[in-house]
Amino acid sequence: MVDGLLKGLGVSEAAFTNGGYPVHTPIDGSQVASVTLEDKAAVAGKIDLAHQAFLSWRDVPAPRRGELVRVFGEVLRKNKEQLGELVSVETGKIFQEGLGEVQEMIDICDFAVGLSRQLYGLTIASERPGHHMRETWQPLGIVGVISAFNFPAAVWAWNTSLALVCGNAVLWKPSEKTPLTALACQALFEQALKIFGQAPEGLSQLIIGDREAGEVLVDDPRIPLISATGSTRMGKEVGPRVAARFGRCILELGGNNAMILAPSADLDLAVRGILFSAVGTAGQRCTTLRRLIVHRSIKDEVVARVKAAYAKVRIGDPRKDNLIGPLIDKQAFQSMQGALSQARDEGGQVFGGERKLQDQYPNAYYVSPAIVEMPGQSAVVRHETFAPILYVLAYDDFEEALRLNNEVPQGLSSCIFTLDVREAERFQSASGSDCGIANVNIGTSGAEIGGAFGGEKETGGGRESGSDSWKAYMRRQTNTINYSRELPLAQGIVFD
Ligand code: UN1
Repeated sequence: MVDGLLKGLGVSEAAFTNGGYPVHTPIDGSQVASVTLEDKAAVAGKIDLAHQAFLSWRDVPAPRRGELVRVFGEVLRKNKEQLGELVSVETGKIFQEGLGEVQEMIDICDFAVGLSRQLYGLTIASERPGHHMRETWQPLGIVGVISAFNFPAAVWAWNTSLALVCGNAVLWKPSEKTPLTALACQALFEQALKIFGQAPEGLSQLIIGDREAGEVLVDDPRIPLISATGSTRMGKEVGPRVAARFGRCILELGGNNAMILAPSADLDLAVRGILFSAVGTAGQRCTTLRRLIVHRSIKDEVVARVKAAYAKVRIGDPRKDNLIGPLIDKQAFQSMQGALSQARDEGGQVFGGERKLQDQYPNAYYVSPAIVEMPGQSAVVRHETFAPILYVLAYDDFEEALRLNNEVPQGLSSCIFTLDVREAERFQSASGSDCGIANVNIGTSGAEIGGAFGGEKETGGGRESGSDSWKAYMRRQTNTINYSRELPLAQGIVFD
């Protein structure tokens, strides 16, 4: 299922056959390849090489570094269809979303190329005569990227394109569930390196490994920045370990994203927004809509419309004309079923959420998306289950809706559908949504790369991708320059 794709993308056959670690596709659960997991010594060797690469890359002018990223974007454009299909086969997301993921990579490359001529610092007024101050941004070192299965390519690209223009080297440990997409990304990056010429060896390397390999990255003081995407549980381990050696983290962890649906809302728009956000990627985006906080006066109508839309959604092979592919694996299915049964225990009324296509695919886990009407924001609702479950909560007044939006441990994405400007503005105000993303009349998922991406509380506080996220990938330096013939001290101190 993947051999032709991988070869077409430039991956050598040896890299995906003969290894000891099997790779399965969630489409039918069959084994499609095998890879070799790298041990600790191999990872340590890659860190050495990356460090050497950094020492020369940091002195390459930033616009020239941008040229490498520009070429990589071109290579991605040429390979969009094939890489998109591979993403679809390996993660189970539908082909359209696989293409979207590659487009997201292309977009961030374009963004980073522009950025390579705009790593702007500041000039600062000095309090001393004959002095001036400035703030400059310098390359940081090796950036360790740990990524999750659900965005097996784009999240790496967000980090790598920025890290490279900022003058850093990159070491990438993808999820063990998606090593093939990673091999393909690496092969495409190597094509770009050949066209670019003259980049140091080991500038951006891939580590196919398990938890141990990740731990080597997390603990090595030569890696000043770890950018980790995954569960809150993973972040709770990684964050303190990196902090213990005074490294820094960009954490992009769990979300529990809500939509407030107000009585004035354009319901046609809202139902479409709910469908894409709650059901897209089979509920396996960190931005997936998980909670619908709907005004009691329109709740029954909305639930009926969403149920009708859910009933029509096509479930099946993600490469064909379907809207929902399989869950990533059996464990994901079990955790979904566990959450649904807990929801029932907590007073929820469950619609959907059954296993589908079991006869055709006994080893794959297709499900119908679930809508669960809950009496309140109970424990199961406050927990992120990485599956297509939409909890519905009713509200009576707007303050209560805002409170519900914020009263969960996570703080990634949120949105409101309303035509009332007061509600919309309040939602995005200091006392509104407490999330990193707060949208109006748009769902919670599917953010553009131009904005900073990430969230608060248990989401980890990191920001990746657009806006000034690049600053996290650089070392900030404050410079004071004396061009006078005196040596005045700051704060007026006399020291004679
Ligand atoms: C993720 O699920 O980890 O906003 C990233 C979105 C995508 C990125 C999701 N652009 O849904």
